[in-house]
Amino acid sequence: MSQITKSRFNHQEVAVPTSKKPNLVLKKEYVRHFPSKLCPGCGHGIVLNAFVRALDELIQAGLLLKKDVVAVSGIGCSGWITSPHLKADTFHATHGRTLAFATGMKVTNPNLKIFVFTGDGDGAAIGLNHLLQAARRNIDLNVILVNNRIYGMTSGQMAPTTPHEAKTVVTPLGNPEYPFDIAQLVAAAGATYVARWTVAHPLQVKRAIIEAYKNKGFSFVEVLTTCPTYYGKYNPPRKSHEMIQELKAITSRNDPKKIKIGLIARSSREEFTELLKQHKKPRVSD
Ligand SMILES: Cc1ncc(C[n+]2csc(CCOP(=O)(O)OP(=O)(O)O)c2C)c(N)n1
Ligand code: SF4
Ligand SMILES: [Mg+2]
Repeated sequence: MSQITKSRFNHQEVAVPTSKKPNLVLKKEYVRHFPSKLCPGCGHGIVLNAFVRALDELIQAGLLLKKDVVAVSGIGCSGWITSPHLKADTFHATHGRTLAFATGMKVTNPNLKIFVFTGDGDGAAIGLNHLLQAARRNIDLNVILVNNRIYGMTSGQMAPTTPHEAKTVVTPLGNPEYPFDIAQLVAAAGATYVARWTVAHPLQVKRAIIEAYKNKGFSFVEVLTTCPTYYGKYNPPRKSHEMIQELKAITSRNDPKKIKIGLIARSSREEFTELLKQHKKPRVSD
């Protein structure tokens, strides 16, 4: 079975085969480190699965070479999604600096196909400035922000994405603050492809990653996910499958009272490394 999509290179319709490979085959081809460091039931594993399937479909369609893939991730459990798991070139950046390192890599070698994995703490707190500046530049990076609404790795502190009244280790009476809508923020900063899904929608996450890759410019996919160990410890439901059901219940494509999922923004303008190439050329009058 295949779906018809547009190539990012020549804008012609090409067929992208939908992967029917069993998990074990994909694991052998793309996943290097098992058993995983992630807690049992952590939603980050679903994101890894969707990403690997997106990579495989792009590679099978001839739109991507594995040797060109670089996965950059930050500090946080979200950083483990690709480092150490992905069997490709990976770079584990310092906390909050994923976009700074990825920007440097892309400017130095625009042929690299860079996928950035950042957490809500890594990307929306300490690294927010880098994220917004990269979106403003419309640099051709594919960012997957994995939003479990908490700092997982450091035992469950509140993040700028923690819902109002949610309990965390530092807000035992409930969070007095209101969260960012990080996808809307990145869209407002100038990203040319922005989508939001959840780990209750793994096929849509995979498709969004493929769309993000095909967009020549800054692409951002927010994935709402689960941290049963810390978010679940303080906020019922506590079991991972119940948390996934909850993500389905609190999100909607068209109900304005729920968190919006689906395409958030799509536009078109000159990509940053292309702009840089033009700026290097001497002008006729020089
Ligand atoms: C400069 C710096 N400040 C703080 C930390 C501690 N730290 C490590 S991970 C983390 C938060 C991670 O949260 P998030 O990005 O949401 O990832 P998650 O673990 O939830 O997937 C923090 C504050 C650090 N490693 N470096
Ligand atoms: S602490 Fe939370 S985010 Fe980190 S691996 Fe465990 S369940 Fe996942
Ligand atoms: Mg987090």
